[in-house]
Amino acid sequence: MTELAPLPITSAARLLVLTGAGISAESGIATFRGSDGLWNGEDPAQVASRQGFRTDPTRAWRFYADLRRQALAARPNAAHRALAEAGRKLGPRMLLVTQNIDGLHTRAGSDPLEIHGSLFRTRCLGCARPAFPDKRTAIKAALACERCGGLLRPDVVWFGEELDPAHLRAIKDFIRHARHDRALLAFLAIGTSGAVWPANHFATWVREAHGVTWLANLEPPENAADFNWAFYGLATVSVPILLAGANGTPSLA
Ligand code: BJW
Ligand code: ZN
Repeated sequence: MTELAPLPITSAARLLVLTGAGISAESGIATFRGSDGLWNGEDPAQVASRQGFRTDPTRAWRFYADLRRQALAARPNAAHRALAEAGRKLGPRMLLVTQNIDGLHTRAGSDPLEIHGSLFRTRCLGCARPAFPDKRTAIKAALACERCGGLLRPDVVWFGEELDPAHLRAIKDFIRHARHDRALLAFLAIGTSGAVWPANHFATWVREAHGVTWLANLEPPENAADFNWAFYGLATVSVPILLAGANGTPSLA
């Protein structure tokens, strides 16, 4: 546990940020794991898997319609806003990656890599039409494609499914370029349990590239040992303070 103070982000630094469900908890969106979690009493392998979806697509669509309602009723909080502000100041020197599908970073003004997809896009299992924006919440039964009659699914990434290779490439390139430019590479993980591959390995990738790793979480995550510094508390309190130094002013001369 480290005392809360602005992170030393210099004008030459590259900042990679990873967020998880914990950052949206104070916006009123339930996290996945834990006693009040979305999956409390549910088997994640059933809820968030292609097999679970195929077994009962109507149940799955009702689950996601409910999540859409929750996300639409929620508003970005101070942590989402602080990241958007840091992104404006640091420009291409910051990369925001989120595991969240709730769209709150985008609504706060960021343009994140949504590595687990989006709750507000749908795609077809039956035809090659591209994923399309979809905010429908009045869903009583599994949705069928208007073009081919096939089963529609939310454009999210379930267990056992590959992440978009372009997203992984962008993250690895960001790390590689920082090393190549000899810039200070910093990684900040916010509100994530460190339970899910590959996001739970980003800290290792950064350390292999000689970067420093910071964590802002409520409780120690599964990969706590991969962080140089840890701040335990609410994201709406810690993140605005931690990012207060992200103004392009050199502070690590
Ligand atoms: C706060 C806070 C506050 C709270 N302030 N903090 C064996 C078999 C098959 C697969 C695997 C296997 N072993 C490993 C795998 C790979 C698998 C995996 O990692 N499984 C593990 C669970 C074991 N990963 C995958 O399958 C990934 N794909 C992949 O690897 O492809 C290659 C491959 C294919 C096949 C086999 C092997 C490899 C895909 C992962 C996709 C994850 N998808 C989900 C569902 C999205 C759609 C949906 O919502 O339904 O993404 S799972 C779920 O977990 C969701 C989240 O993005 C993700 C991470 O959750 P997160 O964000 O960490 O949330 P929580 O709730 O867990 O934690 C919240 C944290 O916040 C807590 O720590 C709190 O303390 C904190 N907190 N309030 C600050 N106010
Ligand atoms: Zn179709």
